[in-house]
Amino acid sequence: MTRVLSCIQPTGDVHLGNYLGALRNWVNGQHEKDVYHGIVDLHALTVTTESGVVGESTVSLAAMLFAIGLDPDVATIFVQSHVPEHSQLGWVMECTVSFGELSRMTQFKDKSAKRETDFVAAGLFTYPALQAADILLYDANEVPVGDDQRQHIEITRDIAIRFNSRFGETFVVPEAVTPAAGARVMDLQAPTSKMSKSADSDAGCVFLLDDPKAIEKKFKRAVTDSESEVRYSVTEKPGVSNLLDILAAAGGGTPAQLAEEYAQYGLLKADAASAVIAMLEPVQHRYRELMNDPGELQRLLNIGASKAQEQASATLNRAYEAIGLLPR
Ligand code: ATP
Ligand code: LTN
Repeated sequence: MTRVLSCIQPTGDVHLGNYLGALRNWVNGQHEKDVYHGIVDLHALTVTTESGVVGESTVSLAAMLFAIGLDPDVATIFVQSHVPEHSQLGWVMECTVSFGELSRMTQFKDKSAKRETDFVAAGLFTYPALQAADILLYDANEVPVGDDQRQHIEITRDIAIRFNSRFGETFVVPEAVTPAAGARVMDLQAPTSKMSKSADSDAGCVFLLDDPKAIEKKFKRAVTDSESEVRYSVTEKPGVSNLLDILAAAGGGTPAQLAEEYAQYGLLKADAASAVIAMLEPVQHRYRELMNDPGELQRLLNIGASKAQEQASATLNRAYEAIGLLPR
């Protein structure tokens, strides 16, 4: 069966863009393929300077992943730091990638430039080596990621091919796959930019844990345009089209069909809000249950850690053996 792996960092709260663009596909994919999903807390250390923060975000994200419907008996859901093989293979990867290759990563250039005079951790630079370990440890055939991550999958392939040619066939060479189209959610206040938790204000970003009142307010204030016709055209009417996309994604139907049912923006906004509220209601309910039951959450994560580690330790051993490190 095809093995799929994708991971998410525990930084900030999950929003509608993360859910409709990525996480919902994880849930749908779990019955079709053998899926592994990691909460990559070690990656978050590249920007962590305060005690307690990453752990708290990890718990919350884990509860959210189970609340949206990932089933620990079907999918392997694990926390990266619970599987020490990630760090161990990460070092091997650092020695299999060159300084020059890492220097060409656009994410490093962007992120380090943004931090300007701030502390730029060396981990921000070597991050793709750890990401390569995340992927190669699980013999993943497919890695579903957005465009921003394609370069990291490309470098992972290069690392795998180089290692295999140096030390013998060891790693599966993975492929990046682009998740189903139509799932790019735009900021409600700036509908030509993607919905993002790092926007200047939260007004255009709907978080999965927002209460119904907050969601209604964000949709009511959504930026549209000065016309009054409801029509689906992403280029000419980005705000209205985003609302139609969200309504379709949350409530069903196609954006173009839905456009014909509305004569005014107000009703469209109200219905989009209601559809999102209805979609999130059971998710929020399950999230709260899990957050109130830390023992159960821990149990679910332990199932994932055991399954993940079984696979990861076998691959790490294979890699050590291929290199010919002295066994103990
Ligand atoms: P930031 O908000 O800081 O830009 P982010 O919200 O993009 O971060 P990531 O952790 O980079 O969050 O992404 C997690 C997943 O969510 C990725 O697979 C990414 O492609 C997806 N994603 C993020 N924002 C959107 C969006 N607006 N529409 C669709 N998918 C999105
Ligand atoms: N770098 C990714 C998160 C990530 C990942 C992975 C994605 C870490 N390891 C392995 C896919 C496969 C990000 O920042 N979104």
